[in-house]
Amino acid sequence: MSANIMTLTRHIIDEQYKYPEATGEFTNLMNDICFAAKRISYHTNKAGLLDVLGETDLINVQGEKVQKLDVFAHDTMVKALDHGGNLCCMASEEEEGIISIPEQYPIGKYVCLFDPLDGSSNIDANVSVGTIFSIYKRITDDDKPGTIEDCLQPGHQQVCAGYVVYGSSTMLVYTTGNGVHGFTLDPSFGEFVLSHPNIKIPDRANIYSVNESNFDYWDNNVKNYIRYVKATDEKTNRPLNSRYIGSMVSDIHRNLLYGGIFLYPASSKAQNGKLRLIYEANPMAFIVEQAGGRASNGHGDIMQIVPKELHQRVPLFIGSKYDVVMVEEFIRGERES
Ligand code: AHM
Ligand code: MG
Repeated sequence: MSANIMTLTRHIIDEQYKYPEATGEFTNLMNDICFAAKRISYHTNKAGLLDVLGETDLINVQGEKVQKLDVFAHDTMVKALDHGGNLCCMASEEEEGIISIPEQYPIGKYVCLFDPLDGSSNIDANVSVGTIFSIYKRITDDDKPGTIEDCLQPGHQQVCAGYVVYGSSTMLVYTTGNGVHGFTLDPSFGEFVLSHPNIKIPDRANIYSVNESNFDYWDNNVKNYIRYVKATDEKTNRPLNSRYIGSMVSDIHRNLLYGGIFLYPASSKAQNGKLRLIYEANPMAFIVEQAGGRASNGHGDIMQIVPKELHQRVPLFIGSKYDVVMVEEFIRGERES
């Protein structure tokens, strides 16, 4: 292999060498996530051929119909992560309670929280979907199984966050707090290869991404902000361009590269918005902030919120820093245009 090729595995090991006290547990955990991502990627690409499209009869804890590929992605993550001795427990958007490590396997010092297949309502239409993961160090006693307390840590305590986008190619983007790095899966030899080192989000948005059919249900301050980004003004680069896939991972991934703001505000239909704090908002917040952007619930930093329950939802404003700060000003009523 050419010495210039930086694989994800090598990148993670290089990171490990920076910490002499590291035991390799984190490296092993990332390798397990990487394996799960490849397996989900393979099945996502084969979805039309393998009879995994379409809905099952199950309803998930959010009251939505579970897609077959959701079940597959959830099971793949759980089975890839449950036996390595790196985790004390995990939690998934697709399961109501915490997921314990089976008794026959050793307990580790990390916790992994994940959304196995984000954007799953798009699967049948062949639109990009993604996996989101978030890793913390456990805070309860080392020698016992992990508890819900380990899962309900504020986002600023994450030691790693990442997402995989199953798009025109499969990409894994992650941060451990030392910048954001993107790897593209090379299908010819099945390795994630560094393609986007040290990703930085442009300070100012070119794009706004929001489900505007909810306009009537937002409060006035949010409506004013959306009116503002749509108004024409050459000096401030308006109107911003509108792009909304409805797959958060893909929407935020695009905005990270091109500069943009993604919004899922509270509404009179959904008091806390739609997105989940620990599975979706916190990991994306860690990544976007590491890339130089900002993530807010409209009033302050998403990662300062102490979660009260696993499936808690939160309004989300995330992306280019200048624009997230501005939407906070609109939400506080400090400006109307
Ligand atoms: P999911 O995890 O059940 O797929 O739901 C989350 C998805 C996000 O990817 C996306 O941004 C949002 O739901 C879209 O919601 P809406 O259809 O209300 O715009
Ligand atoms: Mg999701």
